[in-house]
Amino acid sequence: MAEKTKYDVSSIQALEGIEHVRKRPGMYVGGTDIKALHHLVYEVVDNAIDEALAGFCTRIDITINKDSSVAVTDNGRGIPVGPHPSKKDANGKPMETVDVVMTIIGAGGKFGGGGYKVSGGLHGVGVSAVNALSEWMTTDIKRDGKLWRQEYKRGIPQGKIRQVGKVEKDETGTTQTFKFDKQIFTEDIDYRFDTLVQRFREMSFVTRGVTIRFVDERADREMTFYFEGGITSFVRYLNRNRENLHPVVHVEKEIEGVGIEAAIQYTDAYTESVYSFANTINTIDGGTHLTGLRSSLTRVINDYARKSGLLKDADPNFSGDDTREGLTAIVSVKHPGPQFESQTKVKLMNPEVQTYVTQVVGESFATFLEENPQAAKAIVAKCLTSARARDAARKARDLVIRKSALESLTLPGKLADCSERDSNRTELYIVEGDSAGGSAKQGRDRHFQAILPLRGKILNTERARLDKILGNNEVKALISALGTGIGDNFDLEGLRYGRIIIMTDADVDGSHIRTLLLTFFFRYMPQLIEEGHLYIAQPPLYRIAHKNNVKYVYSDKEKDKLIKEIGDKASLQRYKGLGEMNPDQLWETTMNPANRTLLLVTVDDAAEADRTFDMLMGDAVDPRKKFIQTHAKSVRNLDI
Ligand code: 0RA
Repeated sequence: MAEKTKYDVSSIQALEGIEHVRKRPGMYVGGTDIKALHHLVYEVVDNAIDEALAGFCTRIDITINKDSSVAVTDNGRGIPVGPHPSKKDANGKPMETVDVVMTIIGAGGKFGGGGYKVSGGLHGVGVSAVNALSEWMTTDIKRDGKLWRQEYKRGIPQGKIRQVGKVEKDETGTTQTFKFDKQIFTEDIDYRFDTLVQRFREMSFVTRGVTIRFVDERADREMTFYFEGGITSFVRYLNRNRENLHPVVHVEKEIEGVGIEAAIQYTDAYTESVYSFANTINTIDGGTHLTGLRSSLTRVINDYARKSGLLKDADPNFSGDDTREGLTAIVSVKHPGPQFESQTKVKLMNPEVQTYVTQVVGESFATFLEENPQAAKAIVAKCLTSARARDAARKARDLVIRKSALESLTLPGKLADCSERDSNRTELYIVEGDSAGGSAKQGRDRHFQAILPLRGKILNTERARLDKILGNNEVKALISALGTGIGDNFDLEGLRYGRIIIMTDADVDGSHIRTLLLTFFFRYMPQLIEEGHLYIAQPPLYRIAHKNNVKYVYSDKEKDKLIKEIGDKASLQRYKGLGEMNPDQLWETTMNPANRTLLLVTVDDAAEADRTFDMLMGDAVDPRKKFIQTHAKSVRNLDI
């Protein structure tokens, strides 16, 4: 079937490109870890999103197959079939268009002008990089009543594009299917449904009117996203657990070829939830569009409050922080030439964008306040409360800090400290409940391991302010045991333990407490995470005994494998909680540095916990239930 391919000038260029991508995947997809793996999917989906943004595509179907190959189907125009208008080979013969798109690094999806290309992936390397990093990739194209197929192995075309069937005359679109190459992605990794879902949800919010269906054949799960209201729906979604102060304010305008869109709503919450997007990419590090949005809101609110007399002459202006409590907003820009800070930092740098966003948001939000005095009053009142609370919190915190400076020698009563004083060698286990705490105290090596049992759930940090949090007994014990102080007064020098290890049960309550603790650390002691001091213990799920042999296993997969090896003579015990293990077992399996596994917590993990937390701890009960129900399957896998 596959005729022998002669490599011409452009194909040599393509070959060198492919080799380079495979040699240096870091330069193209940011590495070979799970993040990079997800990047492959995003890159391919971005091409379909481009078709949607250009107005030619309304549906995108993404499927993870059982073998972890991924298929992305769009109903766009389909990649053109036939000779490419400019890329020619040494004999002057044009290359096939599909091969240009799929093999020439940096060729991108579109060419020949006319396209409103605003997505095209963060690094702009396009689908050819994905092709190069795939064991195999297949491109199916529906166009002109025909179904075409071209196949690649590790980026190299397998023959020439061929017709494999017929379709309806008006049926068009592209399906890209690829299997990531295990020669490149050598770690034992696979796609995470939740991470991908999050991204696709965001994409569908910022690409109004497109339906994104995501199917995971590995676990028989699927989700479909369609948001008529675009980012307005996004804001409503984010605020679904909160009381809002007014309807969503939405603005959309194009200035100098740059699309600017924002949606804004204040709620009774204390936190800020603002997200920024550039060409549908979530710019997690913000940038000029975010700065523009924030500064214009602060300015407009101050102007309004002064003009309407709600802010008196003697009052100082609201600070940026004052105007951001309870703010939920999305700013989304579509720019033909986006500049990002670097390959890995997702931060928009185009300076003109700040001017445009400030102008567009400023105008429309000022008009909104003028025309809706009730809403305006509620927003200003909220800012006043925030300003006063911030002041009160500062005073309360100073008081607590002064007091705790006096009390700093008094360690919490329930802390079982270790004898070692060098924090490079010490560990603090934060343990859920008194009974597990008891086992841990008996099982530990008291020379370097300290135990702090926490009773029940620590305070709900989402809804409570810093001054209240500092007053909570469980949190107080935690802070004084760590010795670092908190917030602006945090000082890593004071840290009494080099490793802080969260040890909770492998059940729903345990994961709840873990989420609470991660959120607390994320919000109030981020340096602890950044410097790599925070860990999660991994207690075993099963104890498997056979004759005189005892083995502990940490996952269901591992258990199944071992049971298969031993046969059914093995006796199996499932640990429902840490409390079921005796002190020796706890030491052997979870605390002894020679045997245990610890998970290092990264800022990404903590940020994810922070988001989950928002959902788990909102005032409304319904969404909480829904979350647990929709995730019941995965939760069950975790605890049974
Ligand atoms: C080049 C030109 C045209 C469309 C595309 C590429 C295209 C690429 C991808 C990748 C995934 N889905 C896609 N859909 C379209 C324009 C074709 C025309 O003018 O008809």
